[in-house]
Amino acid sequence: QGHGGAILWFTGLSGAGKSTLAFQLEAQLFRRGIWAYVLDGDNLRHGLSSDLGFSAQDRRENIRRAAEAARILADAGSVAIVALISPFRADRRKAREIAEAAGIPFREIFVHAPLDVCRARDPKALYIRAERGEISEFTGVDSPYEIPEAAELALPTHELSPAECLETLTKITLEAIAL
Ligand code: GGZ
Repeated sequence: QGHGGAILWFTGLSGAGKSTLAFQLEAQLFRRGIWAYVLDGDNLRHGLSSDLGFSAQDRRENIRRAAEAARILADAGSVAIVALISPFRADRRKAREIAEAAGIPFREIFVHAPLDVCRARDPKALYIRAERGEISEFTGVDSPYEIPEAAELALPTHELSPAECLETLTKITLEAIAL
């Protein structure tokens, strides 16, 4: 009756909806008796990655650490839900390689909303601060986001309801852990 582990890798701009969907999916999986754990960028940066900033090099290291932590969780049989901007294709590819080398199913999920929608949501006023020059290397303002080419799923959060997103996410999770 047990289930295997998997890594669900959410990528997308700040404000696209990654964290919201990640925590809702975690709760939904728990209700089905499936172990799941969210590794969220904003949280990791307070602990595991507290020494890192937002240069391309630091993002790469942040993503590598999250991928290794997710691998450990998945090895222990959990569904690791990673929610990181992870703006560079090469870094996402590396995360996938870490999972696949360990025989762990990896699904890349592009949580997508156009930049103006993310900027309009701007829950922490980060876009405004970035545009004023108070934050540098902010993704979508003065640091690039490379659109995924290898994602298993794209969720346009400006077009789908949270419930619709969750239904698709639950389906892809059950398929990944072969339940
Ligand atoms: C991007 C930044 C930046 C800069 C602070 N660029 O939406 P949030 O606020 O709550 O979550 C974002 C988080 C991004 O960290 P990640 O670890 O996901 O990024 S990466 O995968 O690229 O390593 C954002 C906040 O940190 N934040 N400054 N300059 N996001």
